[in-house]
Amino acid sequence: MSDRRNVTPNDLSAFWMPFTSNRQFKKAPRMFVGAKDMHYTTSDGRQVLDGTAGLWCVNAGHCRPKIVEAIAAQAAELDYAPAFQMGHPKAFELANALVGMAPEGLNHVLYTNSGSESVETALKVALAYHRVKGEGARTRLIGRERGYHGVNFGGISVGGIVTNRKMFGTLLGGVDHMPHTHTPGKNQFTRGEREGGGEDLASELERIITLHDASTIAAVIVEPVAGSTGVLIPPKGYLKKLREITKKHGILLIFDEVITGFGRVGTPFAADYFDVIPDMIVCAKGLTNGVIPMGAVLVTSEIHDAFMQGPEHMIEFFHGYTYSGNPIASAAGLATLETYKEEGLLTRGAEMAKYWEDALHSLKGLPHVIDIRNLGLIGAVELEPIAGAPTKRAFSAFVKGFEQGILIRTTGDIIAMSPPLIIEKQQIDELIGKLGDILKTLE
Ligand code: PXG
Repeated sequence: MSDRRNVTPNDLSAFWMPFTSNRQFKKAPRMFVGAKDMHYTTSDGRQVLDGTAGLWCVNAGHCRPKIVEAIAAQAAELDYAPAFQMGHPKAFELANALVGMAPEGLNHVLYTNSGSESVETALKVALAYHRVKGEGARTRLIGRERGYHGVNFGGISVGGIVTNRKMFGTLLGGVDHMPHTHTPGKNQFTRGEREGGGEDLASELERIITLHDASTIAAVIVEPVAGSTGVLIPPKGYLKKLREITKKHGILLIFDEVITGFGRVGTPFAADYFDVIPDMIVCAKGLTNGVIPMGAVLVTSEIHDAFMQGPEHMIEFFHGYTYSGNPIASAAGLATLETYKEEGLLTRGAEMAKYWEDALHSLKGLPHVIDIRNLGLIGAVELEPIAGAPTKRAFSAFVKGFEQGILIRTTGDIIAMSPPLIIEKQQIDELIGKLGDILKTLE
């Protein structure tokens, strides 16, 4: 193995790294110093094939010229414009472009700087919407077990990951959770969506509504496909049924498409794939190809128009960020959407999905592999945990992957992959081939 001492030019102790085992990392740092298209370059000069699009965000691949140039040009032309009571053209152009690619009816855009902020924004829109409509008793929010909606207080409250919640007090009140859609021990090695059980699972929402009464519930938020907790693909019919139930009861349905948006499942949004139109779409990551922090919330005209009342000099919604629609982020977003369009990337996942699926499922039968799941260009390989040491086996696969030239992600003992949408077949072979070799060497 190559010498990696040269990656510590300074003391690493000051940076308290996010969602990282800091002590382990700082003993044996893994550093990237460059990237191009499908590859990262490590500080010791090796190429690493990006099997995760960074953190599910670099959908067009790395350092794409159009995006790089747009950012540089915008920084030189208009670096910052006040976000409140002032505007600049690119924020409007990007909103129009987003609405143009979004499912029918999602006609307005609020900007944020991350997925977490997009979630908070959507939840606040939901509460305020019911209030401006005279239904201020609708304050409850319904999330789902094993849901991930970022790390801010609203998001961890509706989210369903115990480690992300238990340290942080009582969280938001008035939140309830639907059961997750995973069936461990059943339906293993299903390709894509599984048949059966979708409607029954979604009907759990009816129970929650009966318990609290619909008149107290503002919104239901779900990831169409849960990403962070290990690629949990809903059974057929599940999301359609959620839509039916929420509509019937006047409850807003929010899709958190921070991961599934921008071509990840082979369509522009997962809403397109599942043919279900929610009242709001939360997005981030792929919006700017991960290059500049930016998120957005797409809302229907019905929601937007409900706020547009009262004297015209009054602010209609008391919410926003210093960097909402930041010029450089907007320029990056526009160049990203153009790159997706020019290269057909928002639907390329559909073309590659079968090859990806076959490659992933070729790992069935290798040591420790207890399940494989996939949809579009998302895949997960679940490993049997080491008795008494959960997460260790998958984490060592991740470390070995980095050493052997592939970047994968792990959550618990699940290996998750979501390559840039520009991936070629022989790169899929390389990624899955190397992963297979690693699986054979794990403890
Ligand atoms: N919602 C969803 C569905 C997400 O996946 C967020 C909100 C929060 O986005 P920000 O931009 O605030 O991080 C996310 C983020 C992983 C991984 O490996 C997933 C995320 C972030 C980092 C790592 O699963 N998802």
